[in-house]
Amino acid sequence: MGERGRARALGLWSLLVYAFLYAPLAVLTAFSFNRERLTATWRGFTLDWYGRLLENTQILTALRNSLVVAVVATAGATVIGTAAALAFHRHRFRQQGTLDGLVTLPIVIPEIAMASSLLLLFAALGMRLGFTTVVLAHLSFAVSYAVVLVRARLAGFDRSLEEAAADLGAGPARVFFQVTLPGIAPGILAAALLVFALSIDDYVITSFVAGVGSTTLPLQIYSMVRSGISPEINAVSTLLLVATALLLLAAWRLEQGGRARGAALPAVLGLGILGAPFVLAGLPAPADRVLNVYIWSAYLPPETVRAFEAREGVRVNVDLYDSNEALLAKLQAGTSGYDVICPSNYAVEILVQQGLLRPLDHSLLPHLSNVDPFYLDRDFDPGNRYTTPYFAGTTGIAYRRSRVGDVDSWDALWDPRFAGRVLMLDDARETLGAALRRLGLSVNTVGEAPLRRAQRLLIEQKPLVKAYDSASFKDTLLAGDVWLAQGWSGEFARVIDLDPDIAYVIPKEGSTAFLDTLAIPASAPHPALAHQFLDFVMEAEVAAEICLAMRYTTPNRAARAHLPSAVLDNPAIFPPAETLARTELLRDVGDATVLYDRLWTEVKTAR
Ligand code: SPD
Repeated sequence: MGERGRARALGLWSLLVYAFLYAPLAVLTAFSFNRERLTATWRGFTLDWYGRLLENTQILTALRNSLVVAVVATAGATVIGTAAALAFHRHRFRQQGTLDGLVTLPIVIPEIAMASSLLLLFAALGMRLGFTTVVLAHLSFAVSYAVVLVRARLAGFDRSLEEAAADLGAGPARVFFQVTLPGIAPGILAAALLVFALSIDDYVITSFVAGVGSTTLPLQIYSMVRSGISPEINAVSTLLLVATALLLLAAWRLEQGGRARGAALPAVLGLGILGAPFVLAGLPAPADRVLNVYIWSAYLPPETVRAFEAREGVRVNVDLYDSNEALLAKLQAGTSGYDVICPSNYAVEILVQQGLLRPLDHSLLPHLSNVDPFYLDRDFDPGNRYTTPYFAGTTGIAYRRSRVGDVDSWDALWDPRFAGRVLMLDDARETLGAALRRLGLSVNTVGEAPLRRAQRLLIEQKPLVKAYDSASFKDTLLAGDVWLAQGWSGEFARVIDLDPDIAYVIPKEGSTAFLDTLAIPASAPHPALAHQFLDFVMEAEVAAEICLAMRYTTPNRAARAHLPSAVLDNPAIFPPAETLARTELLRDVGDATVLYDRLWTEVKTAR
């Protein structure tokens, strides 16, 4: 190949590399301008989704929280980082190498390790998760970046200027403010911009240490994604992407020794994009009374939240989770700040044993009488002392008929013909439960030997599995990325409505059923308002609206009069007795819980 050919091939190769790196971002940006809401098909240009952001108080509140955290973390990290950089530059400490390594270590420590260690530390100190813990966490990773950037600038700084100023009679403070600081200012500014961009962008660490009311923009985006990708998410992600790219560009220009003017434009644009929504829409009004709800994703329609807010004149913060274990971990870590939670029946048993639930005041729950007695006074909560029934449902398999034919057994999820087209829930009890039923055993088995056999089945299945996912299993199936998915009935009932090729079955070997409840944590800051919420969602019309939107089984008998026959006759939502007879409620397995978790972790980490 000649010189020219080689140059062309290299050019093409670089193009491919850049396309690989940036194609997803280009698609995201393009679809933020797509007129169509539901599909990834281009239907024409619109700015509507950007306009909608200005009406979305949850996004605006999250953006405001992100900015507050980023400003405080940036100020703190820049001051601390600059002071540390000056100290390292001017003095030789004993063990200098070790100290250098230690100060930069947080840059390379895996984020997840940093996140869990911070959470542990805050729990040990008895600190309530919220703004303070988020800011402290951001400071803990940001200081290292500031030290590195300011030190780089100091390395090129000519100290003879300081000596000259001192010789001319300037005191140490004057030398610092009039000579040193202007000299290293580009480095400090670069550090500030980088820290600001990292803070605005951080998800992993923030998700561990945020509490109620401190949801930042990345957490909000992720929580919205769990109810399906929408064009609003594409729009807000695009803004975040452009803003951080501009801030990083400004930081890079300063760091390269460029003049401040070259960095000013991207910095101002980046900050402007983040601040513009507040100029256009104003700051979200602070509410006097706030209710903090922690609930399963795809369980509480935004309209219900808005109706409660309007009726009571309060603001409701909603945070989402996708496993009982996530809920238990949050409550067991200490004062969670949540007022209302949604544990499944077996998690209720654990929470009651640990004294983490507040006894309910039934005189504040007049609409409890709307609930079907079948769902009341169950053995996991006799007399409904702690919980009200919210939703029931089943775990089963949804599948694409055109791809896999008819399915009636868990065997289909182990069929090598469907390699790479199978999705399983990311849930220890559910996956081991499916394997146990396939072996003809109870989903509440506690013996180590049978559990190990179930684990072997899951490991054997692993090469066929495209994803373990409890958050967006319905979207992955709907998009056609998998053909068979283990998942929960209500979300599958929703996709069946959108795509008649999809069907849902409770396998003939049997499966799990669940009864999810609403409860008030013992540490809830607003128990009276929490009771009002519990009662509100048991009103017949409200319960019907929730069932219609989310498609899980409502235990509310009075609500049924408000539901269309298409819902009442849908076997995925209200299964016939003979189907239900094949299901088993998950129970608290006591000490075997740890074994379930260990076996499931081993499955996920097995090669
Ligand atoms: N996305 C909501 C799913 C609700 C599932 N609830 C209970 C599961 C019990 N394993």
